[in-house]
Amino acid sequence: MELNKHLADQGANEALVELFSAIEDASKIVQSEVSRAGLGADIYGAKGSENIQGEEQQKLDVYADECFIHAFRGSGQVAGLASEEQDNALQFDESLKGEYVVMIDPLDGSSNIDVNVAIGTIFAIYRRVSKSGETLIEADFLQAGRDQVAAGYVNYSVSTQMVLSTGNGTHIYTLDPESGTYQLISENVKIPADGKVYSINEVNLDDFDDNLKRYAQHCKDKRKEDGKRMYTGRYIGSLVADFHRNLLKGGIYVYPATVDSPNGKLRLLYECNPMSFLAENAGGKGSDGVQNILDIKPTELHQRCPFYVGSPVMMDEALPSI
Ligand code: AHM
Ligand code: MG
Repeated sequence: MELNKHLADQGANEALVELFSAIEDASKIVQSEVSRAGLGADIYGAKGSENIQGEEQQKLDVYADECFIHAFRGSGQVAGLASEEQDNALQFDESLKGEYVVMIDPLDGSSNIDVNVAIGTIFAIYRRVSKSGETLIEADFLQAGRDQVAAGYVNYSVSTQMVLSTGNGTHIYTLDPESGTYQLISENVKIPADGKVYSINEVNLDDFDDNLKRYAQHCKDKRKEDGKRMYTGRYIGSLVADFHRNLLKGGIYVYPATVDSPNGKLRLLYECNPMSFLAENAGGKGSDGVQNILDIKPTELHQRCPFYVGSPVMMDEALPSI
């Protein structure tokens, strides 16, 4: 079943279905560009600029950002957008009547672009709180994750897949290169309760708090009844790819506060919130180590937070006090 038909079956209104058409269109352009990387096209490498967070922008980061902005602006359904690659929130004057605002990381896993490893687009969709036709306000963008209307990601990998939720389960669609349509392949995916995979950048081990050090050791020590190890370590360095594998196999992904990133590295609005929404809709959990990610009231557009997400049993073992 095609994505737009499935969305409508799930009760999405026409405006939301159209908004998703914009995501489909932009993701197909990005996918096509990603697939040509290395073919002599000048796609790899740094753009020579930095985003507001002081991170070097890659050419594909900027290309993907432009594609999605163009698609959302043209859809008429989106009044404004906040992007990892934009200093400030954008307002689309031509679609001020749009009912939605979008938060987006247009190309996540930038460090993996040049080495042909999976990368992704992550997005969160909210209904605006300001009145239709009026100028957007800060509160439109600083909504708690719990208020997401929909969230998802596109995983540009062996195949291109979109994973999304409109609050009614988490579903997976594969881009059929022949028809150019996303086809439903898994409805209502459930993350295994106790997973197999522990995903964390262990170079930061010395920076972990005592509880996380304990949990990291626990993952190494825990054995099944037959004496074999319970867990295995897998860390790609693209949140989309690490999350996607853990969603299917069961697992936990952690990016804690570190010396280099004292508030964690990942951004609440367009990385942690959408992933937590997808996890919850698949029976998993997301936390900053203190509270449910979806309950955090954001104070800044590019706010960072420590991030734990994954299978419920592993999350409970990692964070026994919450
Ligand atoms: P990005 O949005 O600049 O690509 O950064 C986010 C990425 C995540 O996809 C990934 O999980 C993490 O950064 C990897 O960071 P590190 O290399 O510090 O482990
Ligand atoms: Mg990112």
